[in-house]
Amino acid sequence: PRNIKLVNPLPSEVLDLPATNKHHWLLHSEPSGSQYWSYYDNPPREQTPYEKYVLGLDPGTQTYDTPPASPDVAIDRALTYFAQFQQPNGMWSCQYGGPMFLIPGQVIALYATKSPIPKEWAIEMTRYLVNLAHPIDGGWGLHFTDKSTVFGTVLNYIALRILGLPASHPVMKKARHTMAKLGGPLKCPQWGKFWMCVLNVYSWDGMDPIPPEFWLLPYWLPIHPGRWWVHTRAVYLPMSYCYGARIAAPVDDLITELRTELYPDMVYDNIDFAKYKDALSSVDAYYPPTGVLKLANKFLSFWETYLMPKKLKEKALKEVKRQIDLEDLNSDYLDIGPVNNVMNFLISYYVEGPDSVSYKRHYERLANFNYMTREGMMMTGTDGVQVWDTSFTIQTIVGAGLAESEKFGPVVRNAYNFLKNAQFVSNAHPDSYREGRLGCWGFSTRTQGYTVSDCTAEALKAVIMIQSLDSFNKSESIDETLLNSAIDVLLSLQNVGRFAFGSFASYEPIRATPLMEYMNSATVFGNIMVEYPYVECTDSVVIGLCNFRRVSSYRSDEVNRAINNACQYILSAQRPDGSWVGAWAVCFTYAHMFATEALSNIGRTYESDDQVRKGCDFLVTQQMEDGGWGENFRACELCEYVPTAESHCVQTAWAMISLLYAQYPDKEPLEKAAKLLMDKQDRYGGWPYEEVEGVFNRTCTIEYPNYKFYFPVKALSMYRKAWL
Ligand code: LAN
Repeated sequence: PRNIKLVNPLPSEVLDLPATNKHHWLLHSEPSGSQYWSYYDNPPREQTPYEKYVLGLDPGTQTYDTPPASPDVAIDRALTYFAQFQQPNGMWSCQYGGPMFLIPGQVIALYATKSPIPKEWAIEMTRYLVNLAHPIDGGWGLHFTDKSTVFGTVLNYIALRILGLPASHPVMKKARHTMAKLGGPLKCPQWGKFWMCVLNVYSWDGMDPIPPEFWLLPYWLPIHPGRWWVHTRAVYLPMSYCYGARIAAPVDDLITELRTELYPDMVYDNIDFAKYKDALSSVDAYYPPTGVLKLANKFLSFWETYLMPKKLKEKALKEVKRQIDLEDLNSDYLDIGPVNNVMNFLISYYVEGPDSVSYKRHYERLANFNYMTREGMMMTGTDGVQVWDTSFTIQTIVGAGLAESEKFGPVVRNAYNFLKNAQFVSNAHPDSYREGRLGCWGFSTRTQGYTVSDCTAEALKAVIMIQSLDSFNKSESIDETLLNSAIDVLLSLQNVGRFAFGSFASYEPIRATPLMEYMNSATVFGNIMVEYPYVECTDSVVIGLCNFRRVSSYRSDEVNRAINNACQYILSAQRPDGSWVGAWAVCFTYAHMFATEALSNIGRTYESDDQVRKGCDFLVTQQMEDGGWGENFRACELCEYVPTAESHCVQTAWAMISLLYAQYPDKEPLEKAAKLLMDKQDRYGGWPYEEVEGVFNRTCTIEYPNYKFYFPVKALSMYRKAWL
């Protein structure tokens, strides 16, 4: 397996590529949670332990020579270490990497808008991409543990050229070879072709239609983009603008060179791009285009060429731009994520120009996605994991009974303040196809502003845990109406349709049929067109609501009904072998952890409930020789349990937490697992990076580096409470 984190020395060091001085990078975090790294010739302060840690330097914190003698000691060491990583604003920061299609988007957008690329970014992004190239064939994949694909290789090749690596560099030669072997840029999936069109190294004539006119359809039609999954909607919105307006950078020397490097056997001007509309390499085809999509594309191409009135197109572009502006305004130009962030930036330049407020604010916002690490500068999958990580950390410390201790009390209070600052205090603009957000939380920051069902629920649980502490000063409570508003939104997010009754999706209730998946044209992801019922999200909402009803009787009948219906869904989602499949991390152990916690909240445990028992039995049969659990990410693609050769701390912790919530009656498997976690604790009090923890859209891995701090602590503290 590829495990970039353990490569030493890094390929960029072997190749002697330029690097910046790691000691000169500082991380800034604002009260809302927004964060960015800056490089200083003369740093104005010392680096914090976290900055040093994430840059691969010695954090300078205490070390221990012997393994912990008890769970108590392990917990204290881990929390002492992790507490020093807390940011001044109360949150934890996170190197949230994995997707390998983000940097190229930003770099191409910067180039196409003639915007300056800070020199330190260029040096460090180059290092990152070189360090993450496939060790054997020198290509790149969809994500950092993937095989090489056309999508990854073409885009990252282009990015490196823009960043300044010459075509004659050995890294580039090797990449070109792999690119050609995989089928070359003509076989790139849609999202790659899109960026090539913007850079003018592929023609819009070779693109299947991405019609902006979709936005003019009546909303009652199931294909209206307002009904798609938020991320898909947010990405296809600016994509359709660029397609409709045929935005393409003016040809210059670099573009001319790229045109020959990308198509070594062809003359660029002679390529009949229209012939390559649906050319696709098989390595990129997780979800190949369906017959329905192909037919729709034929029809749309015909319509566009012969039938569409020009006026209609203008009207559509106007509406699309209006929606883009609303997205920018709802999030102060941050946008939902790193993909549409750079697309909206590009459009601000082409439509409003480099002197506009929109362009300038967008340019500043790019930094919120760029993250410095040991391997170089990467882009994060969101603008961070602030709310999510902070919620679980609070839950862990309070759950361990340490929230009122002298050592961790202040940490928890500061974290609570962060959650207060990250709670949404306004709704999004009513025209922007958004759900309510007042009182809710997102995954990252208040600025980003997208309610996520489970993020709201987990933050709610954390807040309630703190507000229920004896020592809590009631005058600091969150305003009751604001918390109630979060409940209103949560209740409104529950799915009512027959297909997923009682469940919760990620950001919104399901707004259109899963048949829409036939129109998925990205090919590299599965399940992206609409919202789906997610068992983890449903579990978290049950957990959040159960915590809420212990302290409040607000809308109690509806809350009870929502909990019951959600639990029915959770039980119905269990497979005959007792397992639950996860969607947002790897994979079964993750889903089990949330499911058993949810069910334990309504009194269903190993002794009292057949289904919980079956679930535990399934997990226990997966326990490995050494007492741990280990699942490979392939499990997410295949929806089958795929064990790894060695166990991993994070999954071991998840499985332990499941068994402990279920009150599993036998101590032995838990004792073995606890011992393993204690043995694996490192000399600083943390746990090693072993394998990528997270996933999205079935195919793309993404890391959650903080999972390996708080989940082992949570597992050990629950174990201690139950058995010692
Ligand atoms: C995330 C990260 C968090 C995740 C959980 C909260 C864990 C989950 O329970 C609900 C879904 C959510 C919020 C989620 C959705 C998809 C995201 C935003 C991501 C996996 C992080 C990155 C990903 C985003 C789509 C990446 C950009 C790529 C595109 C295909 C647009």
